[in-house]
Amino acid sequence: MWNQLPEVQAKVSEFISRHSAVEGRRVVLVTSGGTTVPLEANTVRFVDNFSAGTRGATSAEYFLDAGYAVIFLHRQYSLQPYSRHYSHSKNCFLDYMTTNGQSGEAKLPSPEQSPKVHVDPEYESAMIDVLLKYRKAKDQHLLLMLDYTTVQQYLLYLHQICKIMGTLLGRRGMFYLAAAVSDFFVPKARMVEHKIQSREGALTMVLEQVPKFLKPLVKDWAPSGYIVSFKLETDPALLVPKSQQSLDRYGHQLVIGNLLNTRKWTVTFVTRESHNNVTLTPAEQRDGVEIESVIIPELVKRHADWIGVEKR
Ligand code: PAZ
Repeated sequence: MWNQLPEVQAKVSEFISRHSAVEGRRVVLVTSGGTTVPLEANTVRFVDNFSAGTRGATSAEYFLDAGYAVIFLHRQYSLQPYSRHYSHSKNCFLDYMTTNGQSGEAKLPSPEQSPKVHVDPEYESAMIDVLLKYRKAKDQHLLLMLDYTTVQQYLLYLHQICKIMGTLLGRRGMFYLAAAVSDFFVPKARMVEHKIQSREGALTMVLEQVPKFLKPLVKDWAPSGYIVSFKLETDPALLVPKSQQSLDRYGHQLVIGNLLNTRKWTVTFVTRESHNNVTLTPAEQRDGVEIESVIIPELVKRHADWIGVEKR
């Protein structure tokens, strides 16, 4: 973890320097996926946090569409922008291919026929859209991918990235914290070295509280940044009060509240002044509209206002 830090710092510094030099370019840090909490130093077992990475990966694409440069700090092997359209789904990526250029290949060619690989025409037009966007992001160096696994690694990288962004970008930096970060962990000093053995029966462990990182982020690491945190709840009655509590405690700009079972089609924007729901209509849900296509343009507007306040 520590030995990868210089490489992460170098990549982030290079990325931020490049984009801070472009007039008007805004940069967003998107965090995505769930952190793990290792129970052993040689980790066989760990506690995981719920998140497939859909929110983060989808949001990153809409930020890129809006002209942002994106640092995508994600859990290793969770969903990623662009490839998410073809991974983790019920299809294997090979289901998008044919050897004869026609959909629904009926006859398997023999290797002697030297078959070629083609994209199945059924998927071609959707794939071209995704491919062009992916290539643009790559060619123009607009997307920096960094991965983490443990909560310790996540916090270490988050700290470094925020400090660099805070220093070089000021108000042009946005922080979109969608990762599901563990609230509890096992400190190194109390972690056993080897695999915990089951012969002693039931396992009792005390987990310590993970330090609250939003406070230093808002106060010290990136005090001029536009900071959006997510709040996941399962009890609807807690969503708004807990989001407001978070704003009161940490003093950032916005909390986006969501419930586990409805998070794909409804979220709540909570500020110190107000809270309002953003919900996809049943028709939009049927048509496969992604709620991030509504969330991100709204954030882009709010971020522009935030930058505008400094200029006035
Ligand atoms: O990655 P996903 O789409 O499956 O889930 C997204 C989410 C629910 C983890 C995210 O929207 C979120 O609420 N993140 C913050 C979780 C928390 O309260 O720590």
